Amino acid sequence: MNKQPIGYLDSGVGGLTVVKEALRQLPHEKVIFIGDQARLPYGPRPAEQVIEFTWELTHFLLKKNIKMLVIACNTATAAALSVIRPKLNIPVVGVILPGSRAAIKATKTGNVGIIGTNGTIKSDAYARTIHRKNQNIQVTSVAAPKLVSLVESNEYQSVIAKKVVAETLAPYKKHPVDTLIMGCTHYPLLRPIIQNVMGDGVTLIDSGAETVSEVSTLLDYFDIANDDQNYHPEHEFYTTGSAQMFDTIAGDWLGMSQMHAEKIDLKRLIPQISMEMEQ
Ligand code: I24
Ligand code: DGL
Repeated sequence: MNKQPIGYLDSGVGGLTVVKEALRQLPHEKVIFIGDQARLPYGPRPAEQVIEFTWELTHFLLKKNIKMLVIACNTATAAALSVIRPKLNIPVVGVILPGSRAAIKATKTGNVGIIGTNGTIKSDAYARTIHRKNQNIQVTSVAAPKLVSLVESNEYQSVIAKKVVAETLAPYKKHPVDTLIMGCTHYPLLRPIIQNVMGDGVTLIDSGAETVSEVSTLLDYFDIANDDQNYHPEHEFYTTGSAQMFDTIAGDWLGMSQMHAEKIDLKRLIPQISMEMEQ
């Protein structure tokens, strides 16, 4: 019975789509989440910078004695997973391999689509991951940064949303797919609209939900799961931005009225800056 927490990091609040799955699938595993609200979005940032920021969030979580690290952000996974994983002595899980695996399993035509931020699509991480497993699959990647803005401007249920989603996904009319990976934390909120635009014949893959299934498998593989059914963990949430805004969004999304995130000063996150301040 290992009661150490599992650490989840994200560029902001989108990673809470992964956390929601974690709370549903693994209710007896303690969650520690940190979102880098102050520096979001990661999507348009150069990979080098995303790696640097992801390291900072990782160090914060390591100090919390986590037993596993989940990079709950597609852009951060694309840029930083391969750099961070070999340096840690705990299992590190990203969101890209689980989503890719589910797509390989689901496709019948061998035509798979992937949508994500500019950073994720530019890295080609999904296509490379899929082709490492199966070279016969045709991958059509489309950058969909506007869908992130739709969610963040609270317009994901609006009439505009339908129009923007249809425009963004237009390339799939020319290159039909039977499976589409939602390769960004925000897209599950647009799921009904994406499904409507793509048609009922297309299977949508939620990378975050697949990732939590993988976390569950790995907990058992490494024999570090907590199966004590009487353990009702008190999850911890941290943000580099406004705790009040985090509480509003996270409380609503996770259905937790008593959400009290703690604001982490970037100075605490970045050792170099605090050293300069002390001098
Ligand atoms: N959803 C996300 N990010 C936001 C948002 C949102 N604002 C409204 N909603 N803002 O991500 C990010 C930028 N902000 C953060 C706060 O500080 C200033 C900058 C998706 C979250 C998915 C769990 C829409 C919204 C909401 C409540 C629940 C869900 C949701 F208001 F999508
Ligand atoms: N969390 C990011 C992702 O999944 C989306 C938001 C951002 O660009 O920071 O790619």
